[in-house]
Amino acid sequence: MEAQYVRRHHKHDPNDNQCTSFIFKHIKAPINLVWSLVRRFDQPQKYKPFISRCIVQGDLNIGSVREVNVKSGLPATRSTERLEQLDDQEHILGIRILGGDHRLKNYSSIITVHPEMIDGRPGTLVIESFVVDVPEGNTKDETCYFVKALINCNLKSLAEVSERMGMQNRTEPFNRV
Ligand code: A8S
Repeated sequence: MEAQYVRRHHKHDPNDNQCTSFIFKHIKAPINLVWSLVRRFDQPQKYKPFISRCIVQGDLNIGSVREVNVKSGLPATRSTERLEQLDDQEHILGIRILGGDHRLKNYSSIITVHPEMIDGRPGTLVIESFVVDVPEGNTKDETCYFVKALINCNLKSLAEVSERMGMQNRTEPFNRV
């Protein structure tokens, strides 16, 4: 099943000087909840732990551009990113990095979410894949390792935020009494 999702939605076409990979994350929260966080191209800071601020000019459409500010302590301060794909039926978000003061050139990523049962409850499988240039002076392995570490942090945080929101939803009716 997972291999099928990757084959269908996560097609990248890396050249010789690029690296590509994908990461899975199982989240104990329903797909609608997880997707409601993932789809907010204008509010990545809702779950991405390294982002302090995000501004999108105008309406949210395919082609919209966001200016993202990164928290201090990282090897970058800002990034300019374009929305390439937003599919609320198939749950696909695709972005592309246009610029910034970081080393990720020609970076594109695709994130998809899929329903699954976890411990008899509705859960979500998240898959994120990327392709990026290997910077001058680095190896493919180093580049992959760096990007995967950042994505792992993002997905871990996505799980925490979603699971917390899911728990609140579950207990809400009792709290109201
Ligand atoms: C994402 C994925 C990544 C973001 C990276 C890999 C980034 O925001 C950080 C550090 C960098 O050096 C590059 O979907 C950049 O957010 C945290 C500023 C782009």
